[in-house]
Amino acid sequence: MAVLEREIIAPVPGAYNLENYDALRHTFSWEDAAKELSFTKTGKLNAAYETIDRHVDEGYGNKVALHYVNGDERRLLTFQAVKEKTDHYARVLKSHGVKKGDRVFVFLPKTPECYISILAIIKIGAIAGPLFEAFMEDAVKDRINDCKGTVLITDNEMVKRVPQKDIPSLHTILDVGEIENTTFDDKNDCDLVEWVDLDDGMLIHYTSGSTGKPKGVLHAHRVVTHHHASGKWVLDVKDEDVYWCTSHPGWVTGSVYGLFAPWLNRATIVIQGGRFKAENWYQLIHELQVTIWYSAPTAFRMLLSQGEVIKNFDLSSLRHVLSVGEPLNPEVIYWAWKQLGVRIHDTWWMTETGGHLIVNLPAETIKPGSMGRPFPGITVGILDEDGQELPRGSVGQLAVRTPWPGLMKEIWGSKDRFNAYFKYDGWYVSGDLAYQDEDDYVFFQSRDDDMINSAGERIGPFEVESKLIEHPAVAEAGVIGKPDPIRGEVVKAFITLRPGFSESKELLEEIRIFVRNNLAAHSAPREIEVLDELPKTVISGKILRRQLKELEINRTKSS
Ligand code: 6R9
Repeated sequence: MAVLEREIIAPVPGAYNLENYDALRHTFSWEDAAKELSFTKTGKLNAAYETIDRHVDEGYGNKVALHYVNGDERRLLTFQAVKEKTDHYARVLKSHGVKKGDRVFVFLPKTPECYISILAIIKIGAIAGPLFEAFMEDAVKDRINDCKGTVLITDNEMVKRVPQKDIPSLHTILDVGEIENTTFDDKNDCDLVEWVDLDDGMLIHYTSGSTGKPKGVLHAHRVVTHHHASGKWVLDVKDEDVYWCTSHPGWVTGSVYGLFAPWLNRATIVIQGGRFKAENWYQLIHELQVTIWYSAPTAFRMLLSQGEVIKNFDLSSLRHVLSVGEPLNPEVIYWAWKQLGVRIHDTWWMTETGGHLIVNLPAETIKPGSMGRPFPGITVGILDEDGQELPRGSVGQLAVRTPWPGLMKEIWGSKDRFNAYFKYDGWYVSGDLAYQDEDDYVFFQSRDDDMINSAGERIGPFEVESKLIEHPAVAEAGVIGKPDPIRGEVVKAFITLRPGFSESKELLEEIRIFVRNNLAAHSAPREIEVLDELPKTVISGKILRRQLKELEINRTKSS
């Protein structure tokens, strides 16, 4: 691996906005970053205006804003067309009495109409609540009830999963087909945009906490500065790029880095409908000549486990690939380097943080296994139990100095849950454990509660999982600490096998020895169990270690 490691740290000359980011690290300020948006010049702020209308006003109306691909269907909309459609949706919402501050939800598949609905809501000063398309009745109900949503935009299929009678605040359900067909005699566009203050609510995303019901993370219009700056420097969007983020806007990555960040930077985006299929994804990259691709480790691992399929496609248009959401195994970075000739740039952030905080900037050195370094203007700390900063190399609570423009405004309806993030003065505490090395690179270890302690040795499940999937038989792996009377915990791995491999005692022992020999004896799983699939979060596909742990603990109890 030594040669490969040296190769992948070398950025491709001429491929990025900047060749040398050192200067940016020294000169960046959030104040300057905001100056690239129009509100700092005009004094008029609205995130939807900044995202779309501004480009039309600056003469880019004819630029392609989006390509939509779903099976055989193809559509293309310019910035002018997106603006007009957004205005139309905004007019319909206004005609139904939607006002500034109202919570309006969007429950649609990944279509242009989903993106346009979100923008229309924000344009008139209301707060947009994008819902993930796979939600069932309870998930829909709990979220809309929590912040007393009044209007929902959906379609005639998904509306079947909206239990309207259990959502008393919801007075209007709008079908996208009906919105499209609505006509107005008198179009008075002048007062469609609601100019707002930096701290006025814009977007609400629900995310799971470690306990209790999902939290409604509210972001204010000020967040666009963070979206724009990270889109420019991390996504590295340039005018000629075709940018594809594979997430649905119901997950924060799909809204911030699927919609706002690229469009604030005037990118042509790809919106792809339909289920995951390796061939279709590769075909899409080839057909639309995608240059920037943002996805998640789960998706990359799925592609990796499909093996040779990748060889049937010309993916040479890709110049920049990024990952988010869960630990990015070095194995995946090596795979991409071999198969695509590009590095995968990991990025770390959370729903609550509004945008990227730890990143691998385009032309900087990557250390496989690390999430990268703090974004310019962001200061990271690794804290002990008392909120004191730990020395480099020590594992502790990953925290970030407050404030920054993307930091959430509130957790809807719960001061306590909000305050829990700020238990140490001047810090936002993420709930992740990590360490930072001498070169500022941050290495994710686990969520605060996933760390394994076996015979006094701290073992990060991610490290073990990464090693496991380097074995040719292993497709995916979730590793937990199984309670053990002598060692406290022992390492237990749940894995899925790649096609062509079947479970046998010999194979599992071989995998165990592979980890033992390649990582460390104490990290080698004492037990390996093969599952058909691993439990994952519905929206972002993160492996649910906690659920694996519950499964294991319940078994021990009942045996
Ligand atoms: C954007 C997003 C946040 C949690 C976060 C952490 C995990 C995100 C990661 C990562 C390792 C990365 N996470 N990025 N872990 N490496 N690059 O994922 O938001 O759904 O709110 O989740 O996801 O545990 O605390 P969200």
